[in-house]
Amino acid sequence: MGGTDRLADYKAKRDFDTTGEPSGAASTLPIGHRFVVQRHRASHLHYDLRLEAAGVLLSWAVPKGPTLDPAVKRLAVHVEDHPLDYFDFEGIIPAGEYGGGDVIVWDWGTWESDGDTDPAVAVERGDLHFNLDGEKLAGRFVLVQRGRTERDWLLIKKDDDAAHGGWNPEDHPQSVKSGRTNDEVLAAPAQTWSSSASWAAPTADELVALDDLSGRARWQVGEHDVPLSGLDDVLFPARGGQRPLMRRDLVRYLATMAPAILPYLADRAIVLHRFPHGIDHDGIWHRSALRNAPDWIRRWRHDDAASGKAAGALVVNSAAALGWLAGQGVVELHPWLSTVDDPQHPTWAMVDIDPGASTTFDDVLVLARLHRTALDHLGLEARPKVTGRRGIQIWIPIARRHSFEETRAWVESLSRMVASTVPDLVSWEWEVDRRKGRARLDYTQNAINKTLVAPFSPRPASGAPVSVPIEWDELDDPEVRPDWWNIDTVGARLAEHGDSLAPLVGVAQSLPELA
Ligand SMILES: [Mn+2]
Repeated sequence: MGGTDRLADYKAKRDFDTTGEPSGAASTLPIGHRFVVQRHRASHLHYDLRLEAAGVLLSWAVPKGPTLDPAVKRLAVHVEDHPLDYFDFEGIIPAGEYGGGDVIVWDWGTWESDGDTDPAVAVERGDLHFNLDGEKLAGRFVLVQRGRTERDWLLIKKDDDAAHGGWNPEDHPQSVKSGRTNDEVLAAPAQTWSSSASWAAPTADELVALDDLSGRARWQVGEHDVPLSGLDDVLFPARGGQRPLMRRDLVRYLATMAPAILPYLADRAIVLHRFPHGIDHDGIWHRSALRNAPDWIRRWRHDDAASGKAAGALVVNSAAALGWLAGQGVVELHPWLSTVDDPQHPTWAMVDIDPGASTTFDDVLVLARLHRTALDHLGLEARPKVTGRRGIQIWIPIARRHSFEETRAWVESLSRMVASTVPDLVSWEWEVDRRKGRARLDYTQNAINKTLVAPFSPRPASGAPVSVPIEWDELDDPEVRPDWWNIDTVGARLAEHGDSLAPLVGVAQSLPELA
């Protein structure tokens, strides 16, 4: 995946866009010794104290919150260890999920166990003495198992220089990550958490098990049982010297690529392009869920009077779900540009450079470079993505405050400015035969019912080419072709170069006025 330094930069930028008060402090905390306190309004308000140890977050839920007052003992309910990716989570846990409600990063910093005790041993013993160095909490604390039940502990501030009589956490309601309160995060969440989401790829053992399957079979991936059949059917005929690719190749590819693909699919309705009999036969578009989809794949019902449709779409949040879709012959994944919790506000604006019959790839590159110059000039982060067919798209991450009407109009203005410098290359005609073979800059894709192919989605062409985000300077690489990578080769590309688009996921940019 992309460089972590860049990610930190972009996170800082996102916070700035949302709050005007960037912190970015989490990125400077030494991994391994971090602590976080999240203020979590679920069915009951509580503060989650989490201490990083041995690759997990040791966690206690403190109903009244931690305090610097040494005279106060606070109940702290010991809960299950949490994954590290919870560390700086701030946003919404959807209603219906465990812990549904809103969460802010109330405090963070570093911690150490007193006297170098192994935290695991101390927790086992029910008596953990430690120091905190946070933005609100500091000094020595003790967590001690109270004994009524195993889960009930007490959190006590020791009397030291950081102690402060009468100190109340509710008097300090702002996030140290964004400067925002729970109410403000609830009004404009930057992230949505799904506790059922596991973006992990299948394990090596699970992939061996897939190789051994034949006929009608069930493949165990994580906690899910994936029904599969016809694994040796050819879906993609051979291209060049390559072997033909079978259904099992597609299952393996999509499941294995879960960590790279899911950032673009999670919490979005997806439109599926399915080729159950292989890509030499007509494909079928599915805007709504496949009827036989397992119960553990989330459905989302969009009741939009304007579209006249109220269909349940699939929302894909796991490697198992990707594997199941591949098993159904789903070749292309087209996510919505908005997420299901706020469908009217896209998180991406898109430029779609759609080549005409006489457009060369060099022409496409010229148009992409001109957009790059324009976006650079506007101070906007964006990345190009080769489509796996003939074109290039440009993905621009945006704050969830623009309507589709706004993004569509904005992209149209941008593309018309660009096209005015190369009028011979671009047509604005709707009908293909009136474009005289010229390219179209398709701003109309910025609509609630339109989608563009996901990064790392295969395309229905021989050899199974894949749509891949690239760096801007790769537009100058004479080797680059829009269908350069396929499902056999993109893994090596990802391992070597990372995903140039990944650091832009969730970056909340405002679209500036175009003069
Ligand atoms: Mn909680």
